[in-house]
Amino acid sequence: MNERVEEVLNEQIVKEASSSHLYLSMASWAENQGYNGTAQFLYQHSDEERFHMLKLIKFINERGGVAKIPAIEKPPISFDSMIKIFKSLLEHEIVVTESINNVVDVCLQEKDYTTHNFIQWYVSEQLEEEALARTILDKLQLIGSDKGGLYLFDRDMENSAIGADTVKDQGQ
Ligand code: OFO
Repeated sequence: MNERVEEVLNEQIVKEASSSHLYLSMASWAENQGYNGTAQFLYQHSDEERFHMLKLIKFINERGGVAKIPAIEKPPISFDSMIKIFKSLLEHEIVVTESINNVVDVCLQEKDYTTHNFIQWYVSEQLEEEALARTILDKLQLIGSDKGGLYLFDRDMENSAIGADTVKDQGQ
């Protein structure tokens, strides 16, 4: 496998693992605050990021490279408010998108069209994740500190997490 491509893919493993860890910490905080629907959504999101990491590990190894399992920095334990969680989640996703774009750049520079093709899945995934984070943030900005609104928001998050689980169970 091309060395530069292997290096940026390994850097991407760190980003996916850190995302998974950060969302796990957010989920745990939300659960402790009584926002069980949001917690469920974030636990699921954390699992998805772990899957993104695994997909990279397998791809690197299958192509003759060596995937490096990284040490992960400790994420924050406390997040102050729901709005802060989703602001930080969106900022984090924007950084990840930049990093995916960098992988695309390196693939083109190194003429590694197979990896370029593989990484397109992540390009679409980032688009979806950023759009979802923005939608959630818009809702939270409308709700402000209204407790009833936050209660309904959390219930919506629970329904969307259950919906996503059902789709997964059906193998879609
Ligand atoms: Fe891995 O999709 Fe977001 O970070």
